[in-house]
Amino acid sequence: MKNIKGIFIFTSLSIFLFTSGFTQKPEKTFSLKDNYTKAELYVTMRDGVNLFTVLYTPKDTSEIYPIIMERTPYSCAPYGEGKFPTGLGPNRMLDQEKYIFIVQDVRGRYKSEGNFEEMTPGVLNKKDKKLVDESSDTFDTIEWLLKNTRNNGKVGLFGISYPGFYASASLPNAHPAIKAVSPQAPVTDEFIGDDCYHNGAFFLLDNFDFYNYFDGKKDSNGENYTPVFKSRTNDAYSFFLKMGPLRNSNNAKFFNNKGKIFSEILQNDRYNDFWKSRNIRTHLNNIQPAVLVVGGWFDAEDLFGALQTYKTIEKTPNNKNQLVMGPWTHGGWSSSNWNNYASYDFGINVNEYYQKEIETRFFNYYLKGKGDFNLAEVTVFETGTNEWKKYSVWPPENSVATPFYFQQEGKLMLQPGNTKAYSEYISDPAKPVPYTSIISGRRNNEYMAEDQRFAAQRPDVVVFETDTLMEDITITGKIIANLFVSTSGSDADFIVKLIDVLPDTEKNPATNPKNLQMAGFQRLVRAEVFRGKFRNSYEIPEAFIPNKIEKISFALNEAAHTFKKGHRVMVQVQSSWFPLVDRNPQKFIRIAEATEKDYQKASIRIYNNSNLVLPVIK
Ligand code: PG9
Repeated sequence: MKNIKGIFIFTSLSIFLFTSGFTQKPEKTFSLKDNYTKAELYVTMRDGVNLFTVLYTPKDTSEIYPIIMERTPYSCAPYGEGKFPTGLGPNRMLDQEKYIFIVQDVRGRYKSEGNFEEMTPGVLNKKDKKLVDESSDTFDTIEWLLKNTRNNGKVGLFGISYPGFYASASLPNAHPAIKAVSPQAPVTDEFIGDDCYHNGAFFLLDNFDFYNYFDGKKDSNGENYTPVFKSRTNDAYSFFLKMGPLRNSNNAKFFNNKGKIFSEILQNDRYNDFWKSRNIRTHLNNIQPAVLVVGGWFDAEDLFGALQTYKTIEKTPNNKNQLVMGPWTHGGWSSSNWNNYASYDFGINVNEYYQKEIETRFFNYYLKGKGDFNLAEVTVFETGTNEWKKYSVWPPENSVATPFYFQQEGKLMLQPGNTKAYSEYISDPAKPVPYTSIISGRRNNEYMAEDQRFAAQRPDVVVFETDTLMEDITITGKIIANLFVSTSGSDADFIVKLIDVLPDTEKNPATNPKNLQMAGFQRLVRAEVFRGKFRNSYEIPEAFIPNKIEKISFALNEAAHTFKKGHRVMVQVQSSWFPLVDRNPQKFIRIAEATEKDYQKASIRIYNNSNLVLPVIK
């Protein structure tokens, strides 16, 4: 992973390289070069476009092997037939199992011909035989591979994040040779919950980073991209505050109107056909291959995508669809070790179990008929107890939607409060609430479990908290916020954070390089933002009438977490989360057009009967 301190580097690529198999250290005893033959070639699609494809074929010809393919916008590097990456498949065990591993540059990226489109819209009805999408490109590649390699006729696909989207895209009208697909943190719906927007709120930090890379200029040999602009900072908060209104992202110093995808994302600021056509969930019907969806509870990019992909495929009768959710960041499951994250110490290498007992078995069983695959329908790592749990349905049947009500004096209770009372704060776009306490140019990947005391201390964050728990509370499933709010402005964001407050007696870890202060630690469990103007529709935004009470309901994704006896459950509400999310001007306006003077302070009220509905296991 390139890690240039203080420079906005292209995390989509570097995160991919870091999290995919390609940077894992191979077993010293196993040499890919000694065991595989590499070939680079072009495969022609039905419309005549040639896609650059790399084949790694086992040298041992004593058996006939299945194919495992990854399609990627992040390159098939290293290019050159004598050059090998440090890993081939989704984990290093699978490399040693011997498969024909295929990597392909998707349409328009790196050495492939054609045009790249963000999340290529799927074509539902390909009456015109030359109409293409990612499903047809996968189909055509498989046709070619089946005819031109010595294989057993079975194909598997995998991919993390953007490549996870391409794995999902292999499923609609799947080629009959596809037997096993693992979409891992698959990008799924970029307006509602993945990457670009969450509930209509623009993910500023990531969009800058991702599209500076994706919109970059391809070098003549197709092996590298030059980013749209060079931008250096150690402090993203002040960098983006100085940038000013979102419209300045197209100033000469930044995208300068040269970011094609960035501009599309900026301008499509509601759930219109641009986003609907990119929502692959609408194509995930009648799915026949076995599917293993994998996601991370601390994935800052595509947590939504993993959960929603599983849920959508479940609608196919008699599906072979299974879900694994672990305590991972984006793609964390692909590194060789995962013993801790932020202030969590899992006490085991979570990845050893996942890679050996789940991922390797999945492909071996469906592609080679080797061993068995008795994995539960849903396998989730429960944080708090730090244990793997297995369920036959998701969410589990014994999880009961339980509202925790916001009450006076910052209390969080199981009974509703006085409906007339409220908590109030001034939200000032000139001083937005930071999403992290860490000063960094890049996204702090630990923010999803960070101590929230830095936020609780601010006057523009309201806090509600239970008494000390007399027994454990386990939540497993969907979390819903129901807010009754008003604002003196005509638009507002609402960020709701669910927090596990550790007791004042909690000890610091024996080795404490991060200097964590665990007594009273406010550990973030789940958080989400909602852009208020979409409260009635993502398609047609609506202004708030100043000071009129409105209801806003939204999901905070899902979680599997135990609040231990002696802990407390806390909820925080705030109206900015900067620069993870851009600032809401708090005036009803197309934000990409707002000028400095449109950004205004607002007085926000959170009424007492608001609540957070938690899936409590009974
Ligand atoms: N989640 C990533 C992404 C999605 C869309 C654009 C750019 C990046 C990824 O890591 O692939």
